[in-house]
Amino acid sequence: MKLNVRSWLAGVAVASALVLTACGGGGAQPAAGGDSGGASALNISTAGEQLAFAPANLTAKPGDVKVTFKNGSGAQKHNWILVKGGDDVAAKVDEAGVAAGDAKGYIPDDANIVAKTKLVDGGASDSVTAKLDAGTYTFLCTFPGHYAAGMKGTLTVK
Ligand SMILES: [Cu+2]
Repeated sequence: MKLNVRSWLAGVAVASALVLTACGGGGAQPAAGGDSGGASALNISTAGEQLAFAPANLTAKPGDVKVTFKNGSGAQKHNWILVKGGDDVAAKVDEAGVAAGDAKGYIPDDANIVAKTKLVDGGASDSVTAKLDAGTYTFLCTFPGHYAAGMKGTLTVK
């Protein structure tokens, strides 16, 4: 009788240990599997407080591309807008973005935009996933004055 109670208690202890182990393993999964789902993942930030992206050049393979933009500035807001084409297209989108105003996060309704984050607060992040064909894309921040200051870069998909 006494022996039976002991083995029952031992069984409970083993079961609890298994549950705890399973929970610990499960908690580690999201960080390890963050790039799952088939989309290639790109990370971009700002060059600290500078009006510049870091890195300024990105490459990806055609297909679904997930871009996570982390605003590395303390307080300055930025967005990450991807357009198909070069500076000629980016300049037009920038102009339309400034005209769209703060209420729209300086993001215009523009057919040249293929991906965009929201206007991101300093220290915050936003992600966007887009299906991209091979080609050369330009990304920019449309917050007034930032594109002109050089807040832009190139994404090459090949
Ligand atoms: Cu900006």
